[in-house]
Amino acid sequence: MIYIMVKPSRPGKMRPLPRAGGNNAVTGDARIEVPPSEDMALIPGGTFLMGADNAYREERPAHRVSVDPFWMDLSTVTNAQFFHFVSDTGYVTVAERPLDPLMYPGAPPEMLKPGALVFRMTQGPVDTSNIANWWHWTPGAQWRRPEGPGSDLEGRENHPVIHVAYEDAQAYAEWSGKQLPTEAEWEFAARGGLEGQDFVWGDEFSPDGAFLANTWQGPFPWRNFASDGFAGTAPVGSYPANGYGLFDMAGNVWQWTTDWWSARHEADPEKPCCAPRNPRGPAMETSFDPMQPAIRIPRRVVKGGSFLCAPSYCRRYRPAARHAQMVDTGMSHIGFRCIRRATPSHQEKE
Ligand SMILES: [Ca+2]
Repeated sequence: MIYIMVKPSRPGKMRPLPRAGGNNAVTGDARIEVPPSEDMALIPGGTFLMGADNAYREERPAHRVSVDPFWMDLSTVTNAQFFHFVSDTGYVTVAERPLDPLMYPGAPPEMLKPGALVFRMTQGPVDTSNIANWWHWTPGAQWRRPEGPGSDLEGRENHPVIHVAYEDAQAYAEWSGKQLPTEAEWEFAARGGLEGQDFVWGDEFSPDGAFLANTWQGPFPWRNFASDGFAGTAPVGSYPANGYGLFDMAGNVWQWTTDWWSARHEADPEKPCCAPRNPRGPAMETSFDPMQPAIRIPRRVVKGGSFLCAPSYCRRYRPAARHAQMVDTGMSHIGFRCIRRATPSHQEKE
């Protein structure tokens, strides 16, 4: 049973925001200093270095991008907030609906039952090139039953909602009068005003031995020391906020963005004046998985890494990190948060 502990924000009157200024410039406009709701922070907008050249190939090249100001949820959407949404609308998530056999040629019938991919720790070391060693299609798994039948959300009211497909996140965003962020918006916000640093708090992963995000310590996927306090998801806000006051922009759960996946970023334009402003990513056609040509499920970019990211396997608890996620699949480590844009030219078209 879920107990409502957090009162979700509801649609309210939008305050006008100014246009993007210079490099990470806060405009000083008094009208934007009062947030549309108390659980959102102003992200001032500006030009920043997106991506990284010192890590995974898909993060390259680092390049300059501008984004307009917007508001962002302080935390990822919680189970309690999602419960409120479902109670209000009767919404049924993708993980609760049967799968269309035409979209999954050759899939056995048991794979077409409603469900989601559930992470299970292995008994010992396994081949880490095969994610099927720890991801298991679990009929009956969904946001209310994160580990499948018999599991529930008792004690996890303030944990991030998981097993949400892209359209579930989008439906929640529309209900709450908000939008989902682009990859550029998400990354700008995650960096918290720091330029080109590895982590959302600086260049050192664990300054003075402190854990600043919920990741994985120990050999993945068979031993989790949970030195950071949590083996699974953590309640939102369990670690310090970044420079913009946002919690969990690294680790805990991956977060949906609206951009279709591309294998790498666009390079800087020849003229430094012309950094892309409010980019929205490539066309959908670029996003299909070339390793699974029979599966025509497009993929969007998720950001932030999760409690399953271990340095030995997936060092993706960094703002530049990105991952391709099929839009229809709920997983144990994917959630989302919303934003609000203000200027008409900045409104999303998805
Ligand atoms: Ca952890």
